[in-house]
Amino acid sequence: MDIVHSPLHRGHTGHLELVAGAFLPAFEKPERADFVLEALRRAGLGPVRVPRAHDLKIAARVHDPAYLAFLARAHDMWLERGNSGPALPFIWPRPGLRADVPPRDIEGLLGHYSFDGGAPFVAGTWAAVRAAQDCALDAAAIVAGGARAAFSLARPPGHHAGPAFAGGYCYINNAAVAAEALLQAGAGRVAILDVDYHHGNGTQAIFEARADVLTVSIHADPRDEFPYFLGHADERGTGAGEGANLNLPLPLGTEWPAWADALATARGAIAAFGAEVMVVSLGVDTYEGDPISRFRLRTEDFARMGAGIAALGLGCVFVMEGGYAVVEIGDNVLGVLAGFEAG
Ligand code: SP5
Ligand code: ZN
Repeated sequence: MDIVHSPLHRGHTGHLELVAGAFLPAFEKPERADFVLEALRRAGLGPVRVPRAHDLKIAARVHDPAYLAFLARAHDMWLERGNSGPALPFIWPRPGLRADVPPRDIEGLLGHYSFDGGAPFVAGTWAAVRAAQDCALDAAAIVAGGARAAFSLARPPGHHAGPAFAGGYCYINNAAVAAEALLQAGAGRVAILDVDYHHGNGTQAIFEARADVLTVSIHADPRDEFPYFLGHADERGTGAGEGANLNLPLPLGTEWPAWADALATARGAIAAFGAEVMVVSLGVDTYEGDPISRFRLRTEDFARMGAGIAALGLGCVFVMEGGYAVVEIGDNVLGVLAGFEAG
């Protein structure tokens, strides 16, 4: 299958992350994409294409345009204020504080437009974010054009980014952009299947009130794991989107048999919804060796995952999300994509 990839992701680097009380080099780093690309090339999975530059029209259908303008300006505003280093939020308007008056100062704006400290801005962040949405849009166009599948191999990831917030390493929700592009290209109903270890809270927030996109997420129970404050089984969509969101939280330590049962449930929901095409938020942080996660999938399980997704018989846009075991990330992603092609 075609792989869409831009080297601009490399500029999003050099920042730290707060882990267990200490600032450590961020887990979400350029080597992740390098190892995936190398594994896919070695296996000859398909041609690697550089995306064309798109505008933000589709992104503005899933994100607040003021939020996109903030993403574009955040790092410059940080420097103009006299700060240096990564722009990182440190205060958030939790209930009891006012969220209705946007701050003018960048230090306040960072908190206004984020839900955690996991999405800092460095000089190359915006170019990487733009290129990631371009990869997702080109991958969607390839599938809309009749291909069975395409893979957007980009970073930063997207599934934690909501209508007007960054967080969890995410800025623009690339999977949501791909789904919106498929709708614009003529699909009536699109399903997003999120197999990342973490709940896709941003994707859920974007589509929860919409009937045209089914969102399904298989993830660690949010009582035990990030993002903690969304992703429970009783969240089924709101208003016109009632019934078009499905969360399948699983316990810490989950291994393939229980994960496969959840995938079967997800398949049933996607088929019942009548999806014409799908987007997979492809995180491989369910891997047993992942440094920040607590599921126990093994490398050979990822090919089973790909075959299980292929069993739906739908065109599929794969969009890269998490996965932090850098040495094994390539084989794990390759497993899903090759398993899909063989399935
Ligand atoms: C796209 C994606 O996978 N984002 C995940 C963001 C998770 N950020 C919080 C990580 C908390 C890690 N705690 C790790 C303890 C390791 N000893
Ligand atoms: Zn994740």
